[in-house]
Amino acid sequence: MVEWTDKERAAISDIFSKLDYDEVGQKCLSRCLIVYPWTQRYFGAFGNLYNAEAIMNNPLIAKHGTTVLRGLERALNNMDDIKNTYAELSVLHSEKLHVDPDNFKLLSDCLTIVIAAKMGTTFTPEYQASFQKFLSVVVSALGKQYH
Ligand code: ZNH
Repeated sequence: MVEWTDKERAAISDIFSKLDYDEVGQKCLSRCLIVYPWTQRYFGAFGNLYNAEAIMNNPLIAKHGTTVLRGLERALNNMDDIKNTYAELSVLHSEKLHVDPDNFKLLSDCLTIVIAAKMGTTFTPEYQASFQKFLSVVVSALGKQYH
């Protein structure tokens, strides 16, 4: 089981409490689709992804960014059982959506970059370490049902 220190819990809660889900969700998902263009293959039904500007202005991408962050909130609310919390989502991504699990890491790195840019110096190295740990547990849980 993953252990969390009080400081790690406090840092992660603080980051989420300041998070604008719509803005950060849209920014991190579109960043992922732009810098790792192969991740676009899963969003064929989302309309125009023709170039960076189209991706950043695509309302379905924006909405899905919010959905992903709401999904992350479930991990925040179940810090001591992230693996089971994501069992169903992991099956969905593997068996139905066929998302390559390497992409979870790519998206989580984009999220860290967007949050770091927004929080500036308040995103201290300690915060960053706590948040990276949180995301790596999420990525591992989402990848659990792939076999
Ligand atoms: Zn995902 C979906 C979350 C990543 C792709 N997602 C989804 C959902 C959620 C999520 C919550 C919804 C579900 C239902 O409906 O039930 N994701 C998530 C998270 C993450 C993710 C948390 C991490 C962090 N995804 C991802 C990636 C990708 C994806 C990386 C690729 C690239 N998803 C997806 C898709 C879908 C989803 C495609 C479906 C959409 C629609 O709408 O159709």
